[in-house]
Amino acid sequence: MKRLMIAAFGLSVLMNLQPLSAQQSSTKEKIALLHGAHRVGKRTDATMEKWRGYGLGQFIHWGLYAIPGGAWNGKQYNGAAEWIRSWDGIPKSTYDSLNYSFNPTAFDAKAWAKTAKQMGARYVTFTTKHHDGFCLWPSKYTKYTVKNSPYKKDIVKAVVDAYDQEGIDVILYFSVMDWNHPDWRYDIKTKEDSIAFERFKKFTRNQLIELLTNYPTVKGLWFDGTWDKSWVKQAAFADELETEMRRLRPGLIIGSRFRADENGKRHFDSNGVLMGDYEQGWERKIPSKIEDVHGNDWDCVMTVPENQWGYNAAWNGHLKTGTELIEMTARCVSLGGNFVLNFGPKGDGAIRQEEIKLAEEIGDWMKVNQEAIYNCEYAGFDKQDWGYFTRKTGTDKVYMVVFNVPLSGALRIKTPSKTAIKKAYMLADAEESFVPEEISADEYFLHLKKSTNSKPFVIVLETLKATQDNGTKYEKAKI
Ligand code: FHN
Repeated sequence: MKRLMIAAFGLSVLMNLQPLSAQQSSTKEKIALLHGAHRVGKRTDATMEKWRGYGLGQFIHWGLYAIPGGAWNGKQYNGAAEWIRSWDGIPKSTYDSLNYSFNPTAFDAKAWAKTAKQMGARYVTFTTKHHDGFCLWPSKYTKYTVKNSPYKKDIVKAVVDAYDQEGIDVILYFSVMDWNHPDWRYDIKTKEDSIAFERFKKFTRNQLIELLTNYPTVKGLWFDGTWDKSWVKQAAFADELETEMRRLRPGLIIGSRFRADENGKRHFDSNGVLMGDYEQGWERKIPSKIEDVHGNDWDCVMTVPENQWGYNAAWNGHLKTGTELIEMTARCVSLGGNFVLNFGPKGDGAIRQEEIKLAEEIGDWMKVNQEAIYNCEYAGFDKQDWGYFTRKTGTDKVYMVVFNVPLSGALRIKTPSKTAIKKAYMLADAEESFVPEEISADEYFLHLKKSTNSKPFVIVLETLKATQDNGTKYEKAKI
């Protein structure tokens, strides 16, 4: 079987027609791997095509940590609120007992899904279990679940049903690291560790199969807490488990955080090939240029403050504005990725007002401009200072998402060679059109009529293939 996989890998290297990543195309001899990437290049099936076209998503971090909300006995902790159990001075057993107070009376999955829909999110990633180990579904494999809280009901089911209802795809977040489980280890140093971790692996497998069985409509799993040595050493086990999960749910989407290869390489295997269906390393950062993503699928997950995922009552530091988040969305899509904005509902289950407001602001913009975000890809045009180009996937329709209008009111466009601009008009009002001024070879200005837009706006370029470029008209500088 493994030999087959190596052969299939070799064959896919030879046959793959997608642009290969910088690492992949290197002439370095390939290392034979038993537990490396299963594929070179992007997945081309319909589920993944849909994922690629989402554009905008929502992340939800919710669990017991939302109850203290970043403070313990009146003391505010600076780190990420969902990590509070691990901070010095927090008694672990007192934290673990928070399940006895988990009774989120304002929890309304339908209201969450409506907020996401209104924002324009096309998928949600929801924390079934974060590092503290508390399960928001009634897992058969541990007592540390919502079933043994005053709330009792299955929260994962409520979320999956509500988002399904709104037509928003669901991805389940799952932390492999589990602070509550007696068999979890950071590393395996002794025989006892090894015995305990074997039990933990079975537990993890059981929980994942349980999630996929209980919630068959989910589109993927979003793994976290996979960086510790104990898990990194489980290349064979994790590889088999991934295969088992994919067999159970064909089309399942799994990012690059799940497993390491036999040399301990994460995200990219020892040959530099992405492990998983998309790159999951873009957390709170966005690539600057197309080369940074090496031809892979990717998404960026982003917090509103610098680094708070779970509810923190005292957000501080810079809080991203609606316009900044819209710009991040456009930037991600312009580089072929999705943008996923995190929400951290309060302990009672309500979404905080600041997040509702941001969702409204983003949603208002998306209502007018979503065409430039959904089912779009990297446009192949040179980046310009006024904003971002996106392209309706596989078409000649290009969008200019404009954030910074130059004082001159002239927006520069450099087209790829042999590309003519057939039409240019405002997305919000096709009547407002532009006649591009050709200023040089494959270079144009679009002159804005008014420069008083207070919000980012979108201009549509309908392009067509020209038989020759216009370079011959212009004399090159003799330098
Ligand atoms: O430690 C977690 C963190 O709390 C949060 O869940 C983020 C989301 O991407 N993931 C981990 C850090 O990478």
